[in-house]
Amino acid sequence: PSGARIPVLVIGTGYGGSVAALRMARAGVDVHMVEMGMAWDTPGADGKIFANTTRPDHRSFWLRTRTKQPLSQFLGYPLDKDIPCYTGILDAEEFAGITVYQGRGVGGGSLVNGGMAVTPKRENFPAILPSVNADEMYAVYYPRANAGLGVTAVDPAWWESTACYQYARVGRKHAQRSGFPFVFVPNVYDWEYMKQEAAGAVPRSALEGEVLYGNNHGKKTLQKTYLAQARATGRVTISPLHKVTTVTPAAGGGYTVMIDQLDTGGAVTATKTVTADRVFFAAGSVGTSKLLTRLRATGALPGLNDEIGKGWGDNGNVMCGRANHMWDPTGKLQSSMPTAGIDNWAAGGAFAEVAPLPTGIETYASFYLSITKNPHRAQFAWNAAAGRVELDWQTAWKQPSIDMAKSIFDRINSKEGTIYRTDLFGAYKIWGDHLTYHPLGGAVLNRATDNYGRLHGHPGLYVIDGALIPGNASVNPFVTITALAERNIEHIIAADL
Ligand code: FAE
Repeated sequence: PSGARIPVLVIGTGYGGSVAALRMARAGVDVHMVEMGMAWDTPGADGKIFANTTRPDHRSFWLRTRTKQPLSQFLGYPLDKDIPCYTGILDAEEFAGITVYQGRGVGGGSLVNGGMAVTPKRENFPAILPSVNADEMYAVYYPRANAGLGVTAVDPAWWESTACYQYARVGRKHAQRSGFPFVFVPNVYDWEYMKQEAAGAVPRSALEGEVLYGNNHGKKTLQKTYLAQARATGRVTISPLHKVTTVTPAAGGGYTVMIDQLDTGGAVTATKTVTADRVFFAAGSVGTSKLLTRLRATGALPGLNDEIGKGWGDNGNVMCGRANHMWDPTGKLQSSMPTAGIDNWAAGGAFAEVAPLPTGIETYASFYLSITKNPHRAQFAWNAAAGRVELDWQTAWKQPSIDMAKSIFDRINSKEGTIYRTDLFGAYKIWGDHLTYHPLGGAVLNRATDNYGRLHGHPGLYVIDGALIPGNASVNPFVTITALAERNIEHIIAADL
C-alpha cells in the first residue's frame, strides 16, 4: 500500500532478486518485490499463457507496435509484423549501437531464455570476477545455485537417438571433424517432460519451438523454483506491473521509493510511495544501471561514486548460421532448448552454443550463438536534455567478436566445404552483430559497490544482479548471476540484517 514502511524492497524479480528474496525471507525478514512486467500466471483467449515463437502476438513484446525478432529474415523474407502495443514478455530495448533483449515479468529473464545453465571453467573465473574467492564459489555457491535452479544434464542415450537433437549431433560432428572440443551443457528444462513431448504423450513446448516468448510447459523458470519457495515462506509479496522510478534517502532514515503502476497498454494508472529500510537493485544489468545512473546524475542519490554506469559489456554475443550439404540435414523437429557448445575459449576466445532454428521445416542450416572474449566496455550516461539514459556501445565494437567466432566457423566451413548463411539477419549479412541476450555490468562489484554489492555512499542500498559482473562471463551468465547473488546475500544477512 502507498505510504507504507517496509523492511526490504527488491526491485525486479529475475535471478538476483529471486535469490535475495528467498534467502532474506528464510532468515525471517519480510520482503516486498516490485516488478514492471506482468505476472504471467493467467492463460489468454487461446488457453495458453505464452505465445509461440513462430506466431508472435501482443504477448510477445514489451510495448512495441511491431515485432523485432532476433532473426529478422528467413530465406530473404522479412519476418517482422505489426502487433498491438502491450506489456509483453520480451523487451528489445534499443540503444544507439545495440539492441538488448531482456525478459519482462515475474521471473525476469528466466521467462524467455534458453535455459542453458553453464558453470564457467574454474580457470576462467579470475577474469570474470577478480575480487571474488573462487574456492568458495566452486565449493559452495555454484553448487547451491545449480541446486536452487534445478539444473540437470540431458540423458546421453536419449540425446543420441531423438529426432529433436539431430541438429546438435550435426553440430558435434562438424566440431569434432575440425578438432574442436565439443561439450554438453546442462539446462533447467525438465528432461522427463521433453521425453514425453517426443513420445506424443503431453502438450509440446520445447518441441513446439517455444522459448523467446515463454514456455507453456517443461522449463523450470524462477516462478517454479526460487520464487515458488520464496512465496511458500509467507513473507514475500510481489507487485507486478509496478515500475520503480525513484529511490532517495528518507528524512527519518531508510529510502523513499516512488513506483508507477502500469496498465497493460503501458500507461501509468497510479503513483505510489513506500519507505524501505533497505533497497536491493535487481532490475537486471540495464535496468539497474539506468536507474542508478539517473539517480546519481539528478542528485536523488548523490553519494554514489563515479563507477556507476561503467564496465558494461555484451558478453561478446554474436550469431551466425552455416549452410550444410544435403547429406547433413539438421531436422525439421528441433528442441528449442540447447544442449551443447563448441569450446574454443582458450585458443580462439569463443564459446559457441549450438543453437536451434525451430522453423518446422528442414533448413539444412546450423545456427550458433557465440560468446566471445570481446574487450570493449561501454558506459551509461544521463542525457538531461532528452531525459533518458544512453549507452555508448558502437556496432563496430562487435568486430573482435566476429573474428573470434570465425576462429571456429571458418575452420569448420573449410573442412566441410560449406559456407555461411547470408539470409538470416538481412540481405547478404552473415553476422548477427546488432544485439545481445547477455547484458552484464554497469554497477560492477568492488567498484560501484563493495565486494558484496553494497553501494558506496548510501548504507542500505545494494546491487544483486547481472550489473555486478563486469561485462563478460565466458559462458551463458545466469548460473554465475545466481551463484554470486547466493554468495552476497549470505554475507549481507549475516552482517547487516
Ligand atoms: P533479469 O533476469 O533481467 O531480471 C530483472 C527484472 O527486473 C526484469 O523482470 C525486469 O522487468 C525488472 N525491472 C527492470 N527495471 C525495473 C524497474 N524500474 N522497476 C521494476 N522492475 C524492473 O536480471 N542466460 C543463460 O545463462 N542461459 C541461457 O540459455 C540464456 N538464454 C537467453 C535467451 C534470451 C532470449 C535472453 C533475452 C536472455 C538469455 N539469457 C540466458 C540471459 C539471462 O536470462 C540473463 O542474464 C538473466 O536473466 C539476468 O538476470 P538478472 O537477475 O540480472
